[in-house]
Amino acid sequence: MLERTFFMIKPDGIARGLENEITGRVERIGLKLAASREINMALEEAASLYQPHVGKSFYNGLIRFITSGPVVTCIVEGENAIKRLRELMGDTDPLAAAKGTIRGDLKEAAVINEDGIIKNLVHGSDSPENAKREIAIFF
Ligand code: IDP
Ligand code: MG
Repeated sequence: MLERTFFMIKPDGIARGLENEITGRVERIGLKLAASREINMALEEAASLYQPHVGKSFYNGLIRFITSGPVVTCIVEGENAIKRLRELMGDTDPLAAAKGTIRGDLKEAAVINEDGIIKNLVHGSDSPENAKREIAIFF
């Protein structure tokens, strides 16, 4: 099924200059960047994106992290884009992420920031419902 999903390079990826490395990997598996924009995420946008995580121990730190520097927001399009992009990203914990994945291959030596947040370079929607919801926040 042809799908659109929300993809984002997080502040740690931008700070390390990995934009082209990361978008190149997305394109190499045959997915298309239908839109791409660098922004400084507003607090309201961050709260909306991470609404499903409200109440979790890492929520406040996650909001601080995602608003700590520029991010690149994207719409990614292609056959089964949601699942294929999540597979390309790898496990949430970069130390558990497989070789060949963005999180596994490009992780830093220290994957936890000063707030206890896992720095894992990228975000991708986890379901068709969230893809629709997340795209609408930023595009
Ligand atoms: P995902 O990005 O792989 O979909 P989610 O569970 O949706 O993972 O969590 C959103 C983000 O919050 C993660 O990418 C990571 O940056 C951070 N995070 C998730 N779980 C933890 C945790 O247990 N401790 C610290 N940070 C976490
Ligand atoms: Mg998620």
